Order: sequence, then structure tokens, then C-alpha cells
Amino acid sequence: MDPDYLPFHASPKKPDFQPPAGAVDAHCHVFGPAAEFPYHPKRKYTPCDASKSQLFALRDYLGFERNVIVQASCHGTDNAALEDALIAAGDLARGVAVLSPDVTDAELQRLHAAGVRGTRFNFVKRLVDSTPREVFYALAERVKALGWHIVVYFEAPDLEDLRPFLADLAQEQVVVVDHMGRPDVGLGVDSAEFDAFVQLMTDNPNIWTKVSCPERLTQTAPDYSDVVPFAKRLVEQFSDRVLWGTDWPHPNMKSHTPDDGALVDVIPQIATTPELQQALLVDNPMRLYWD
Ligand code: 0GY
Repeated sequence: MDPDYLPFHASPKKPDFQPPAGAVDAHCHVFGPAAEFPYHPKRKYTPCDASKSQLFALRDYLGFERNVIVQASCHGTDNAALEDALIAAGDLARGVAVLSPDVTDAELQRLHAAGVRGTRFNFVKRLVDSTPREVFYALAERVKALGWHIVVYFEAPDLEDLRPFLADLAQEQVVVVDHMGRPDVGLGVDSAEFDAFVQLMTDNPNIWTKVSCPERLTQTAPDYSDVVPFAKRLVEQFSDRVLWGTDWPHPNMKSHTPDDGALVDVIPQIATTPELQQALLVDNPMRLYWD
């Protein structure tokens, strides 16, 4: 079973930027290993195996202390690999699960005990079949009782369609938007498209975002400077509602193999003071996932 995309970097550089003590990589994945945790039969891509021990080794190498591990579409609603990694990590990891509409209360409790604190709603058409909004509303209601938040993944052209739904959810729960809502960076940081995303966050104080994935958004790989103004704008405007993550092991990367050390070196360009770095890497993720 060969992966559909480039394998992750085998020997990333040691970053020049040293994250503050207690830093959290708030968006990364574990995949398989398939022999132990098979991929979902209806997945849209086959990933590279990326084990928990490889993730924890990368965490230490890059200078991070904790991980937030996000269930990706290739494992469907079977969160077994995620749960296994969370249990192994103990207090050093938290998780975001993808839930089936008929998930039992017992399963939710078990996931919570393992460290899950959020559920992910994926709207990216190349990754998942569409799910009716009523299903998501019902799941949001159920996890609210556990104090979980919602993580959403969509691309910028879908924002207007989703805006009322996101605003509804954010009335009572934190909603974290993956990868800055995936702007087209070619349009520029002052574009109407990106202004619309900034407006979403301005109007909804419960909406957070991950200023992650320059490797996916750039049009000049492996130079990520075209993405920097987007992330910097959000970090400066919403400093207490931003998170950062590596996105290791970078599923579906076809343009280039990102060097995780180089990704860490983007951080001081988007969070330019020690205070902003502390908020982005420590205070915000700790408040959302460990309080
Ligand atoms: C990411 C991005 C991607 C994949 C998934 O659930 C997923 O399969 O999120 C992507 O292909 O853009 O956040 O890892």
C-alpha cells in the first residue's frame, strides 16, 4: 500500500528559533502504522505510516514539549491510533477526534479520558464526502457537555456558505479554523477574500485559528515568505486566539517535502516578539487544551 504523496522529511534541520519552554505543536497527526491501525476503507488518500514514537521524537528534536494530535480523514471515525498515541503521551498530548453520528456516550467518555478535547468537522471536498449540517449540530451539542471545542477545516471559497453555521456554533463553543481558512495567498494579504476571514474572527470572539501550513499555502515553495503576512496579521490582531502546528507528517504534499525545522523558523517572522510567541505557542494552547 504505497502512499499517495511525498514521504515526510527524514532529517529536518535543527531550527534556529528556539520555542519558549512548554511550547505546544497544536496540529500534527499519527498515521497507523497500518499493520496495527488500518486506514479507513473509504479514505480519499493513503498516507505514509507516521507512528507516535516518530512524532514524539520530532517533538523533542524541534524543542517542543507537547502535541495536539488531530484525527485526519484517512482514519475516518476510527480514532484508535489517536487514542493509542494520547495514552502513550500521558499529559504531554491532547487530541481532536472525528466522530461518527452514532458515537456512544461511553466512547466519548473514553476519548475524553485519553485526552481528546475537540472534534473536527471537515468540509474539504477532496478529503471527505459531505455531511449534513444537522449531524454536525447534533455532535456539537453532545461534545459541549464535555467542554470540547470544534475544529473546522475548509477552503476560502467555502467561507461564505459556512459563515452562518460557524457563527451559530461559536455562540456557545470555541471554534478553531484550520490553516487560516486556507486563503489564496496569491491574492494578497489585503484581499477581499482574506478580509472576509478576518471579519469572521472579528465578529465572533469564540473563533480561533491555526496560523499553520505555509507549506500548503505557499506559491513559492520551499520559500514561505508569501504566507508570512497572512499569519502575522492574524497573530497581531487576535493574539489570544491563535495556535501554531507543524502539520507533521504533511499528508497530501506533492509540491515539495517540507523541512520541519524550516517550518519552526517561520515562527519568529509571524510572531515577532517574545510576548506574541509565548501566547501563540504556550498560553493559548494550554488554555484551550489543558485547563
Ligand atoms: C491537514 C491537511 C490535510 C489533510 C487532512 O484530514 C485530513 O486528511 O486534514 C490536507 O490534505 O490538506 O491538516 O493535515
